[in-house]
Amino acid sequence: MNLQLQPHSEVQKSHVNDFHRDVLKGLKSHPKKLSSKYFYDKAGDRLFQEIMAMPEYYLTQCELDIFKNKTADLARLIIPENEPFDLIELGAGDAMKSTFLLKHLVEKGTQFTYMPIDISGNILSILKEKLSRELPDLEIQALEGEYFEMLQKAASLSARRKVILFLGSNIGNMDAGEAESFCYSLNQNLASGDRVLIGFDLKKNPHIILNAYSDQNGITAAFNLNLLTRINRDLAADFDLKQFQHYQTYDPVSGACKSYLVSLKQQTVKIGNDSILFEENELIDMEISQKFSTEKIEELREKSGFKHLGEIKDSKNWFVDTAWQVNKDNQY
Ligand code: AVJ
Repeated sequence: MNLQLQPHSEVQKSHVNDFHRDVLKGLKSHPKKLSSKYFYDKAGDRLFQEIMAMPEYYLTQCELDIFKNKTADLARLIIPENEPFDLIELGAGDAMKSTFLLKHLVEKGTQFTYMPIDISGNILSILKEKLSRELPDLEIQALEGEYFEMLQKAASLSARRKVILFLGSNIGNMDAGEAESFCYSLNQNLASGDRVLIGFDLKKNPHIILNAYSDQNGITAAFNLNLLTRINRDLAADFDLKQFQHYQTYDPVSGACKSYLVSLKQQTVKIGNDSILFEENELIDMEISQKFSTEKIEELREKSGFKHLGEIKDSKNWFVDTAWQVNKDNQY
C-alpha cells in the first residue's frame, strides 16, 4: 500500500460524506434546498466559464473593465508599499480578472505570494498551469478547500500581511445574514492592517439582472441541472433531469436574484438508501445571487468592523470593487 496516498483519499472520502450529508439535509427540509457551492465539479466549472462568456452575464465584463483598465488605481488602493505580502484570492476559479493585477505587480517587481483558494481542485490545476505559462516569475501557493480552513492554513504558512480578494460577486451567493457573519468572521480571522477587496454586483434595471440569469440558450439551466447529475454520479441517485425545470426570479426591492428547480410531476428520487418525494411543482431552492445598494455595502462594512479604504466602479457603474481594512485597535 502506498502510504503517501492515504491522507489524500481520506480527504476525498470526507468530502463525499459532507456532500452526502448536506444534500440529504437540504432535500429533507421545507422548502427543499441544495447549496450552490456544490455546482463546481468539472462540468460545472466548464458551464460557469460558458456563463462568464455570455453577453447577458455582464458581471464578468464589468469587473474585467476594473481589473484591466484601472489596474494601477486598484494596486494603489490595496497593495501595501515596500512590504512583502500574501495576495489571497477566495474562490479564485480561473483568475481571469485578477491575472491583470498579478501581471501589473510582477512587472513592477512587487514582492508577494499569490495564494488562490478554491473548492474545485480541477480549476486550481488549470489555473496553476495557466499562470506558470503566462507569469513564470510569480510565486504561487494554491490552496484547495473551504474558505476559512484555507485562510487558517495561509496564516500558518507565513506571517506576512494579507490582502484578500473576494471577487465576482461571489458574496452574492450568501443571504444577508450569511454575508454579515461571513464578513465578521473574515475580520476576526485576519490581523490588524490586513485588507480585503470585495466585488459587489449593484442593483440596476431589473430586466438586465434577470436576463443575466435566464439566458435563452439554457446554459444557466444546465448549470443548475448539473448539480443533479453530480448527485446521481457521486451519491448513487436517480434524478431524471427531464423532470426538473429551471426557474429564475429577481426581486428588485430586496435585490435577491434566486434560482429554483421545479419538479414537473410527482416523483420519488432515490439517493443511495434514502428516498425523497417531490410533489408536482415542488421547488428546490438552488442559488441566491444577491444584488447590492451602496447603503447595504456600507451597512455590511460597519457591522463587520472594517475600515473603509476606497472603491472602484466599472465605467457603467454596474459593479463595484470595495476595499476595506482590518482595524483591530483603531490604530489606522
Ligand atoms: C459565481 C456566484 C458569482 O451568482 O452570479 C452565474 C454564479 N449562477 N449564473 C453568480 C452564477 C448563475 C455566480 N457567482
